[in-house]
Parts: sequence; C-alpha cells; structure tokens
Amino acid sequence: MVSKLTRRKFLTKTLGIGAAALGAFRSGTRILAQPETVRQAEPPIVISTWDHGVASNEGAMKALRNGMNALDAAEQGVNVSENDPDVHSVGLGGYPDEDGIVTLDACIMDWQWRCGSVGALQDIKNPVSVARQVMEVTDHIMLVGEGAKTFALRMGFPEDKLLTEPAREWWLNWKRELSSQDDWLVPEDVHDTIGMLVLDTDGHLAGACTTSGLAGKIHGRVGDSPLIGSGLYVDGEIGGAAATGRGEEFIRTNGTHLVVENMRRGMSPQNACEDALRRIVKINGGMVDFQGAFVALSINGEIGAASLQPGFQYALFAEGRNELFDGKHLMGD
Ligand code: SD4
Repeated sequence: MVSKLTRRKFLTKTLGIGAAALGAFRSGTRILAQPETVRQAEPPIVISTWDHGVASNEGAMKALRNGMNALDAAEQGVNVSENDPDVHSVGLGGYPDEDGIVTLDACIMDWQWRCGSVGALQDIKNPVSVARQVMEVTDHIMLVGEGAKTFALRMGFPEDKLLTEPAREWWLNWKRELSSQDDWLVPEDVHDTIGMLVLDTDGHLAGACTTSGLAGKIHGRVGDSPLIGSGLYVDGEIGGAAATGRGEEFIRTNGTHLVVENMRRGMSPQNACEDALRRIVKINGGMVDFQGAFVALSINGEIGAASLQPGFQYALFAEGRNELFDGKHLMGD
C-alpha cells in the first residue's frame, strides 16, 4: 500500500517540534524578541541565519579578531556549521537527496563584486571554501557536480564521507514513509541553510551561503544558495542579503538581489527584506504555506531580518554580544 505521508508531514511527525523549539534546544541560547525599531550598530557586525549561526558568528568574529577581513570571516564563520555533523542542512551530516547522496551548494561574495560558487558538490565538506577558490584562482564564477569535485581535489581539499549515520537513518525512514504524492517542497521544520553577512571595521562587507539544500531533493537539483543574487548578494556600496527557505522562490525573484536593490532605493534593510517577501507572497497568489527568510545588512550597519512564517531565527553578533533572535514574520500568528 502506498503511504500518503508527504515529505513535510513526515518531518513534522518525526521531529514533533517546531523550528523555534528545535533552535532553542540545539543551541541552548536564549531567544530574544526582535525589537521593532530600525537597528543599527557599529562594525564589526556578523549576522547569520538560524540557531547554529551563533557558533558560526563566533567563528567569524574570531577571524576578525585575528586581523582577518570580512571575506575571511564569512568563509571561516560558515565553515563552523559545515563542519558540525549535528547541523543536518549544511556540509558534513547534511541530509541527502532522494538517492541517498549528500550534494552541497555554496557561494561567497565580497565588497568588490568578486564571487564564486559551487553547486551539487559531493564528498567535500567545505563547499564555501571551494567556492572561494573558484573566485580566487579562476576567472569563472560557478562550478557544478563532477567538475566542481575534480577542481576541489586539485586544489587540495580532502575527500570526505558526508553521509553520517543519523543522516542515513533519516533517509532510510523517509524512503520507507514516502508518499507517491510527494511534492519535493522544503519541509517546514528543516530550514538550516546558513547565510552570513560580515561588516568589518574597514567598512568592508562580505557574505557566504552554504547548504545541503532540500532534504530528499531530486538528484541534481540545485537551489538558490549557490546562485549569486538568489541565495546571496553583496553590493559593497549598499549592503548585502542572504536567504534561507524554499530556494525556488528566491531563484524566480532573484530574492537577495531584490533586497539589496530595495536598499539602494532607500529602504531600510528591514523594510527591504519584508518587501521582497511580500513579492514572493504576491506571485504565489497572496498565500504561501512554505518558509522563506532573509537577513540583510547595510554598509552603515543597519540590520534587517524577516521571514514568511513563524519560527525563523537569526544570530546577530554586534556591539560585543552574540545573540539569537526571533525574526519578524509576515504570515501566521
Ligand atoms: C535550498 N534554500 O536549497 C535552500 C534550502 C534551505 O535551509 O534554506 N534550507 O532551497
């Protein structure tokens, strides 16, 4: 008999708790309500998506304290999540695609419009660092699949087995329960892509985004996270934005580019994020049942963060404090 359990119901059922509760549980960090006012801080500032962003922010701030710039900090910051096997949407330990293969997407961008990215990369746990190498040593921007892996090996990255036992178990259970009606939508309770923006004391802004993408995705699917302007965009004269959630929506709206262009036209990062989310709602006929969120940071140190649904959290390291916040949400209660 074919089970009617869809991917999202399966995950809700398996995890049994919402993303906010999961976040609090995982990090043990106090969750703060987001202040309503436009927030601005002095650099250095690091903002990133989700609760594991707290540890990644710490990694980024450590790099800054060691005299590194915003670009180094963004890379080393998100490496922390990539290396954490308990983060199931990024790097090592990421949930696999429907064939049981972990494929990773990532990109990086600096204040001079320099950028690099990799899509559907296998067996290399730090795709953002491979993306940085694409940026630094080639005149290309994006490498995918086998070619990206060959490049990474040539650049000296070690080959790793990324499918951990818990992730394999998740996949086996998911396969067992899978419905013939499966919709390949991003499950509501598993949105852990890390997008990070760093503003250093020289006023330089950089960003990074890295993910294993949608759990159980069709093999070969690439999401928004490695696409410049979709999962991440940085304009060194204006600000930057990073996205998490249902990647297809960020691809078809060029979501992070839209946020930054909103800022260029004078919106605060907060309003820019909310406006771009409203665009996604509009093109979906005024109603959405999936999650999507942005974080944004202007070169003046203004901060923005918003999501479609409740449950989105972001980590902000500013003025000496590294804290986890609930993002403002447009839909739901
Ligand atoms: C994707 N945007 O591949 C990513 C998914 C995500 O946390 O954000 N997961 O569509």
